[in-house]
Amino acid sequence: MLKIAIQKSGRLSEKSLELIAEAGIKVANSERKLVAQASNFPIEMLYLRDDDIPQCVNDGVADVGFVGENVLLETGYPLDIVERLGFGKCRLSLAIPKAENYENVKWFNGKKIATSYPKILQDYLTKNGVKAEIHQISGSVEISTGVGIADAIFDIVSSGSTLISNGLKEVEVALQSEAVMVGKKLNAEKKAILEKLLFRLHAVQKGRKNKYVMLNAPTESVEKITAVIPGMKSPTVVPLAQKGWCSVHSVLPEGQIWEIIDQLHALGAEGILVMPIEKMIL
Ligand code: PRT
Ligand code: ZN
Repeated sequence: MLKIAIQKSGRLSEKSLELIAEAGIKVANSERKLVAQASNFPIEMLYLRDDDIPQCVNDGVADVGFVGENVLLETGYPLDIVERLGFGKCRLSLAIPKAENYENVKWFNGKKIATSYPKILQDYLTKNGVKAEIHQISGSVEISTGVGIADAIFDIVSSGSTLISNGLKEVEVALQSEAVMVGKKLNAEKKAILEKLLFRLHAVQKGRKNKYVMLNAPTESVEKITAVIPGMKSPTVVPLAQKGWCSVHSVLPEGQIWEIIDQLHALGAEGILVMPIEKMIL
């Protein structure tokens, strides 16, 4: 049995459960109590506060955990990042009142900075040779400058709208973070289950990063078209009932789809269909 800790409720919980579900794992207990066992895979889910996940994995209460890299680094436990999960993306940044003149990080010398991430902030300041006072608070960091508690803040930023609505500007990014799977050394039985889980997660994640593309093209342009779309091995080319035309199928990376479609269009492709891929095993 492999024990997996995920956030009970919060920004990471839904995406964590979604990933487990897409790996074909059915977790019977939908009420999300503290512990729930999967009915078709040897895993047990533990639902915890995100801040507690690194310690639980470190103490062996859970074998692996899904947690923000920011939380992992702040708690400082010596865990391995087994897998980057591709969701919960954010950054930890320094922000100051927008009217301030800012040239470089030396601005923070002698200043008071409010944060819930004192360890990551201290490491960043030390690395940059800045001496500032760190004021640790547990929530609503973004209002600290407005109410006069601090000169600046160090907090999680995603869209940046919270900073803007509090009259702040982001001036330094100390860390880019996303949800990661953390773990420690496992025994052979647990390791085998984890390998099986990772095999499935990779298939889901590869599927998310790629699209299945189908198009029709005049036979004479097929050679040029297949040069633009390499595919997993090489594209599938099938003749259409209409003479002189083919259907070309391939798998393309999500990030390049529009660029490639423009090229395909220019080469005479028609009826281009782009479809999501649920799972992809190479
Ligand atoms: O209850 P529990 O302790 O489990 O949860 P929590 O309240 O401590 O954490 P939660 O659910 O808010 O966040 C969990 C994790 O999600 C964080 O540790 C990050 O790894 C990740 N994450 C991704 C974020 C954000 N994006 C984010 N935007 N965590 C917090 N925010 C906050 C940010 O602090 C800001 O105040 O959202 C606000 C809005 O951000 P903007 O820039 O989009 O306006
Ligand atoms: Zn938390």
